[in-house]
Amino acid sequence: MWINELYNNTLLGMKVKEVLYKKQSKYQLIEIVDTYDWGRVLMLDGCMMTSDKDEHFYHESITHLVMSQCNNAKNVLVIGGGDGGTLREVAKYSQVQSIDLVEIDEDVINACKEYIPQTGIGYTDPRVNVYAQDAFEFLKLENKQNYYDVIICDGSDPVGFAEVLIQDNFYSLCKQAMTEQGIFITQSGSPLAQPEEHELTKKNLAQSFKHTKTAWSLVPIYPGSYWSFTMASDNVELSDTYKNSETPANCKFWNEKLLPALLLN
Ligand code: SPD
Repeated sequence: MWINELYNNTLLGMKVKEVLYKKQSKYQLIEIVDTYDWGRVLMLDGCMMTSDKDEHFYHESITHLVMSQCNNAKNVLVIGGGDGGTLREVAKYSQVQSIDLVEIDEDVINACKEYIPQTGIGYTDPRVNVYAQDAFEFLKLENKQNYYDVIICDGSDPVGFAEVLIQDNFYSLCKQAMTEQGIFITQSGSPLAQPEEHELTKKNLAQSFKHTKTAWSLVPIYPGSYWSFTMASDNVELSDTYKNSETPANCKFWNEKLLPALLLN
């Protein structure tokens, strides 16, 4: 048996050892399989989300790029990120006091905790608070206004119910929930395989925030393999200067010297 992601006219397939979990949730088809070459793989609606073998490129990049621009991030919000990999990376900073995760699909959370321990371990940090709800509603909560030093949008591709994650009203709500020195980061697709989504994400962010900066990284199981992340802030100039007093331990890909090499424009 194989699992495949068909993206436009390109097919990526992996031979499956065992199907561990399969459920049509209220929002999407969730599949977790064990594969011969990539370890455990999470797919949502036929789209590859993480594999044990390459998830560190994605999770270390989305987290440490934005954390490199802060000098003291106390409160961090992860939007999406139900597999737990981003939580695991944020938890590497002792300066962080609370890590909120708002993920719309509770089934993704529970399945990843049970079947993908490599990323699901992120949920075990005592600073993590999980909110299985819609991010739009969560961001409007009174006690979350002007609160987050960092918001990490670890969502799916901006199609279907995730399309709203690149729209102006979503960015406005994120801005309201951020402190004055707050910084936002989102995955911004593949410049190679998804040039329209990539450019649109950057354009919308540039309309909503004063400063933006895109970085590249790699995620071999995603369309194009060449991936991107875009940071945005109103009051922090985003640059190749490493501003954080802490450097994260036990990274497989990220190190401080990568920062200037990954930043694009
Ligand atoms: N084409 C897949 C894009 C998925 C981005 N999010 C992945 C979630 C990993 N935590």
